[in-house]
Amino acid sequence: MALDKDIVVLVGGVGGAKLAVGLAQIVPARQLTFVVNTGDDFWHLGLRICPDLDTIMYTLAGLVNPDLGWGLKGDSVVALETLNKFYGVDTWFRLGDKDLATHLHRSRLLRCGHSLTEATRRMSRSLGVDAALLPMSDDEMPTKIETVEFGELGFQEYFVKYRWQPVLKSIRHAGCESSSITSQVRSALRGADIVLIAPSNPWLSVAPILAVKGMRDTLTSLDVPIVAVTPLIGGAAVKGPAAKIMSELGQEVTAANIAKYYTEIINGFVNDTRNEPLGHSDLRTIQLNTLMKTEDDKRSLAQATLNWIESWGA
Ligand code: FO1
Repeated sequence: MALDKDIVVLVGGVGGAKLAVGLAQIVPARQLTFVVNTGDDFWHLGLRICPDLDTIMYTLAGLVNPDLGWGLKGDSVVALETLNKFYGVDTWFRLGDKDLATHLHRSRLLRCGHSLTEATRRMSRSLGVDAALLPMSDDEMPTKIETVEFGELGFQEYFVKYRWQPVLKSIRHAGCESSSITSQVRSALRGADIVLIAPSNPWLSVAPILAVKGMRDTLTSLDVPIVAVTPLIGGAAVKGPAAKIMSELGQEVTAANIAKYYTEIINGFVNDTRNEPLGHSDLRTIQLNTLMKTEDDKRSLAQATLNWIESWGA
């Protein structure tokens, strides 16, 4: 069943992109909007890098590197290695040769005065992505990670350079006080029949979206199903630091705590069959297989989630 509903998905990087692909297979593109985390974005080598936007864009365009889940398939790093050889430039952030085209083009559009929303619209359309990709904001809102070992780190330093091994003390969304929700995000949310929170890292990928000024108010003013999908399966993260961060923040690593984290926003929660049930909760919940290894898994989870939400009205 393909629903005739407008669906907005709040999404971060690699984990969220899997559900995005599943949804894109069963929902017409004109009814699908992705509001994407840009807290991971940074200026690097003079270029604006937007990893989560690119991960979703490349994934939906069928261009993503399937082994990494980010970057372009069949890419090389000759330019980066040459920068290092000739000029001693650091290579910890692996920018591929083909991927550089995206960063060059985006940086040029931004320098010409286009907003990130407009740059993303043009670029995703060029790559044949018909669903709407919207950055969470046009304002720069870099995520900063306070660590025990190194003090405050930029997101990509923490995530890539130090491979999320430093012990996390706190997270800050720099610039959130002066940020604003874009008219495109606001009207997508106000027109949505369903809002989904992808199984992205709640603290690193979804929290920046919720920290944009006006985002929480817009979400809590909606009278539609708002459903989060658990990023934890069997008490562990599929990939990445979600479970590690929960422990470091002094929380028990359970799906119930993820649901609690979203409590002011969501009215439904997709838990995994391998997790403990949430127990006493006012939330509507369902337990599904949320592990998305194959294309079938992605489509099945998207379909089962939408079928379940559709049944609320019955
Ligand atoms: N992730 C890595 O683990 N190592 C990298 O060198 C790296 C480079 C990179 C370049 C462009 C891009 O769009 C993404 C890249 N990523 C890399 C992924 C990215 O750092 C993270 O997956 C996200 O920011 C977290 O969602």
